[in-house]
Amino acid sequence: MNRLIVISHRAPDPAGLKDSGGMVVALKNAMQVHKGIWVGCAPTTREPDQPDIAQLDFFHGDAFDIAYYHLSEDEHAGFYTRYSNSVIWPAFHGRLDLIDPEGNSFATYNNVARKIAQALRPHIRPDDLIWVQDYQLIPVAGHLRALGVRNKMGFFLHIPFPARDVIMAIPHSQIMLRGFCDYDLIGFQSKRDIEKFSIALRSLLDVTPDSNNRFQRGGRTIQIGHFPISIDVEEFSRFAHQNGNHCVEGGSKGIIAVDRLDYSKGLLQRLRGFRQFLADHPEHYGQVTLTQIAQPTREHIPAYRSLKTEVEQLVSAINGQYGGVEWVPVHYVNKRVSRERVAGLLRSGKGCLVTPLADGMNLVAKEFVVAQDPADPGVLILSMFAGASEELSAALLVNPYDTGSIAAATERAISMPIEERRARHADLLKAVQSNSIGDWSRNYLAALQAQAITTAPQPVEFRPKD
Ligand code: ADQ
Repeated sequence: MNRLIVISHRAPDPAGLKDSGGMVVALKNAMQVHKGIWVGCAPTTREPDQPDIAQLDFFHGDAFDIAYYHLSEDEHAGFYTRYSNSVIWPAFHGRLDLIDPEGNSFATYNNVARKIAQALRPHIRPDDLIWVQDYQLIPVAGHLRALGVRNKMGFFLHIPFPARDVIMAIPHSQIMLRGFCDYDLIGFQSKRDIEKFSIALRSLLDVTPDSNNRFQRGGRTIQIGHFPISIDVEEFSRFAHQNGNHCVEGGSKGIIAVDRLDYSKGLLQRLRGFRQFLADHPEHYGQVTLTQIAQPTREHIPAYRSLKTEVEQLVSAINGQYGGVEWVPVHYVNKRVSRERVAGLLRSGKGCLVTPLADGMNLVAKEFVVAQDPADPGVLILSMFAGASEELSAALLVNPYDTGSIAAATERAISMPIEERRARHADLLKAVQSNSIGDWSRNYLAALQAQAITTAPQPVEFRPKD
């Protein structure tokens, strides 16, 4: 079996002490099977006496090694805060208004990728499979190719791919789009993303993928594929059973929502939808509570700080208008909660609002399905703009921008007859169980393995420029 080199911005904690996010859990399974090296960013920025990115800091493990690259504060600001999270993230989630293209952040973004490639080069063996994760690291393959690496290289985009005009509006987007073409396999979460990527290729690089989603570029055949990410179904189901006593507020008619506090997750629109539901249904006063768990995230970025304030104001306004001495309609928790506790909370929700405005997949939707008691399941209300909606079509699909749609679905969820709840849940569970987390990495790596090895060198004009 080929060794695997995974490069992702977030890497696991070598001591295994920190709770890992969904992507880390997903990749850990693949690393344990293939062995190899997992390259990721050190959790803190570099002190003057620490190695710079040119040198990787290795932690040798039983199954695989972890190699950290250390960013300086300036690199972290330009590469991560600026270009990754204040240009690519908002743009790819359709929020061009939140783009912050100031300064030379693209140059820093590209330089960090080049330095990671240079640091990694001596550790690559000819048969290694290289798998780069997500929008922070798109140019890595181009820099590895420029250093003569001919290994099979794959890329997976965890977030949605945007419409063509949005791509055109991103500073340096042509170079970025060419950066995708330095891989042998480009993986997306949904079929919708493949369509949008193909349109961008056609109109911006004059490349047309064939009916099998393959195209030629720089003397290589590049495959585009759809690999919906998932969760560890068995583990999450066990957590939910063991923690089912962590009830949501509102007892039997509790609605639950769990997100990072990110503008892409549609919290404001969801809260307005819930307010509309309360306005339309006074018969539920005192009975139906929305528990919103919102994990703080990227708090140093102004858009996230403003969102936090707006959410707090809206929660307060709803509770002030509709709440009373004995009942508060929105129970808002601005904290990270352990995975075990999230599982228990999801299990006790009679409805779950997963209403992102744009989302690559959204794992909470899958977690909610797995956490339910099949004999008395809750109802999933899911945004049509979450990648998960392609697999989870038995959910109540809503337009997250339409407060009326969210309000009506909430009412439908809490009054849905048990037969319909069971039937919908059975379909949803089947969909999640048929594609567990192991399937995601296995399918992806099998497709990467099936790609022909790169023989021709990359023409210079396709490489990301410094
Ligand atoms: P995220 O944007 O982080 O991931 P998501 O897929 O929902 O979004 O995963 C979030 C994970 O964090 C879930 O496992 C959830 O349970 C957990 N979580 C959320 N809020 C929490 C809280 N308050 N406390 C504890 N845990 C919490 C990105 C993309 C997604 C894509 C994933 C994986 O944006 O579209 O599904 O990567 O590819």
